[in-house]
Amino acid sequence: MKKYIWPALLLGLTFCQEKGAPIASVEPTPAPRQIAWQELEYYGFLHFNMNTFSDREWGFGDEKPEQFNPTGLDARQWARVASEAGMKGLIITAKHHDGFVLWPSAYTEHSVKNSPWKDGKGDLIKDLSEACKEYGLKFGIYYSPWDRNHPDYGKPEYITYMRNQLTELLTNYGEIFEVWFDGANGGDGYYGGANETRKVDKLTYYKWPEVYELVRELQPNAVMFSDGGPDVRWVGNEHGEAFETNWGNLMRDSVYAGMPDYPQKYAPGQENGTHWVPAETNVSIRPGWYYHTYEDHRVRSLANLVDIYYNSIGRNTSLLINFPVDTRGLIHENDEEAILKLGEKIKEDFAVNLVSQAAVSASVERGSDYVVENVQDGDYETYWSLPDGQKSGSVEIDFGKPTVFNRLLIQEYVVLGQRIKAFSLEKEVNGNWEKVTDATTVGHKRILRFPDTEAQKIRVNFLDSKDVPVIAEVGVYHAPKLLLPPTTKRSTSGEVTLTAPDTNLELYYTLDGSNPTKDSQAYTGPIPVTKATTLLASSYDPATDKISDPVRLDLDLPKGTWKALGDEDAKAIDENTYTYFTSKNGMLTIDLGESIEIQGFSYMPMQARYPSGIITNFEFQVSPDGNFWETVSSGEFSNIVNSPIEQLVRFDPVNAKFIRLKASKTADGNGATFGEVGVLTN
Ligand code: FUL
Repeated sequence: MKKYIWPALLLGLTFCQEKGAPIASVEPTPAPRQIAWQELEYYGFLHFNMNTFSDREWGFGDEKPEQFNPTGLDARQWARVASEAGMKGLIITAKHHDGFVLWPSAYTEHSVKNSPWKDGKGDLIKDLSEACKEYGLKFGIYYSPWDRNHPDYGKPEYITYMRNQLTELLTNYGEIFEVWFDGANGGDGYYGGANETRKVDKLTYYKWPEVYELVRELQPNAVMFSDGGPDVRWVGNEHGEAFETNWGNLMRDSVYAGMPDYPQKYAPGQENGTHWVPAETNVSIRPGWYYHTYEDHRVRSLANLVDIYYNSIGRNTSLLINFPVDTRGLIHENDEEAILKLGEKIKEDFAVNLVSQAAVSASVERGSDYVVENVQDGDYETYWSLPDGQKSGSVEIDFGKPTVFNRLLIQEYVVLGQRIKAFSLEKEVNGNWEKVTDATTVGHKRILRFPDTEAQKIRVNFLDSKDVPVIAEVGVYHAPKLLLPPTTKRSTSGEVTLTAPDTNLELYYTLDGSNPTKDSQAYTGPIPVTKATTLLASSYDPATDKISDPVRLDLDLPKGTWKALGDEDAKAIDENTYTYFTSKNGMLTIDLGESIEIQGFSYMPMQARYPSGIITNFEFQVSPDGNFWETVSSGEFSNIVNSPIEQLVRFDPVNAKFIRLKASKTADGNGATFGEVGVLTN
């Protein structure tokens, strides 16, 4: 929206400068395919392949096609979930490290064509490409260069195989928006029965320049992802967090997929990087990339997903969230619920841009093509800029009345190169400017979160830039609070600490089993709990007078005075479910310090990513002196492998000074592990 177009045109007849001279690019700049890709911002990953059925993260390559047997596969369900969640595309593991392929490739027997799925007549790449079309999603391919099944892996012949397969994938399934090359390689594998370790030189073996040429020829609009690009780079971790300072520029020629010092050295990009290779954040919605029933209770919380959104899209990267499709061939209902909630929350956070109706003014404008109103018109193609040579300047926003806000969004017009090195947000208080927050890089999109702030006038200062700043959009929002229950942590001495899920929230709790209200006990610091107690706690937003659902903790005796045999054993009574004790003799013995009447015990299995030694059958004993033992309960923890949650076992009251939990059987036959053990006194 250019309000001054007519006066500018008239003036332009006499003063040519009035329009503002075109802005010279700051190199490197994005290619058109990268510009189209960055607009997508948010898309989904699908890990579904042989590992889904072998219950692994990395298959060895010796699996049989018969194992691939989904019972209710529906690629349209995947596309529906992604589109309802606000995603713009889907990328699927066409071939993972184990070598099994999801389409009937002419170059291997290790594929769906020899599986029971659709009697060997299925082509999942085709099904998904069609589902994506139906739901208006872009379609992308993950292809693992490392292949633990192929007999020729490590030899030149394999490179021909890889090129043949890529040709099939990039020719037969319509437009592909992204080709995802994975840098992982663990060496060992089946390799057609050789069962050996094969090391390749990741830099030279795959003949990357030729692979890139092939992809360009077959899909000129597709971007290629790998650690170092060539078009899109890895963010450097798998937990969904980009560096705060994040450049689209990269010293690309120094980087190759799978290089060891990539995550620290190259993942943030480089201010003086030679090529445009922006980052993509890839993260799974569960701990694993592939589906495991035992992770059904470990789907990321809304609070965590919201953090991931702000720490990826809000830090100048795109976001690729993975669904580990289950053995039915569906996105699990828990994952669907979680991703839809994220979609709703993000919509809610950015519902109203307070800048769009505000009066904006700038320290200076380059000319009528670059007026400051361009930052509030919602059009990425129009931008505000400064006269040549000026690397700092500010945009003032007057809301017309005191207004509360807690988000700042800025977009640089990176088509002309990324420039901003430092910026800040200030508010006017009694005629003075006070800092609200500040940060470094902007790039395609930068979003800052901060506590609720009220002001009528604010100012965004672009403090330092590689050349004149070129700002496409500025947004200010008042995101509603994330009204989730507080998170909790208990110390070994029994104190419970509550943490609010968002700023500006109050916390209330009860100890009598009733639901908290704003008239309940206000949380001001750790709550001492020394006996069996039910604690319920909620978050309360005074701005909206709304209270969250409560979190409920059924607490029992503190463990601080208990003694386990050694440091390792003590990990089972440290109130931390992520540490665990592995027992050589299958038992854990605890000295409670004094004789106590107990009515049961609790067992939390280990919660690490790859659990082992989970107790499935137990015996529980008590003793007055540590010598004479009596068994008070024995039995089975049903379904504990698939659902490794806390187990509670009750029995008739008995006095004990010592307790002992013995594994009579573990799920995998390995030494019994203990995440956390407690007693029940009530
Ligand atoms: C990694 C792989 O090893 C994982 O299995 C997964 O595919 C992830 C997206 O990339 O490098």
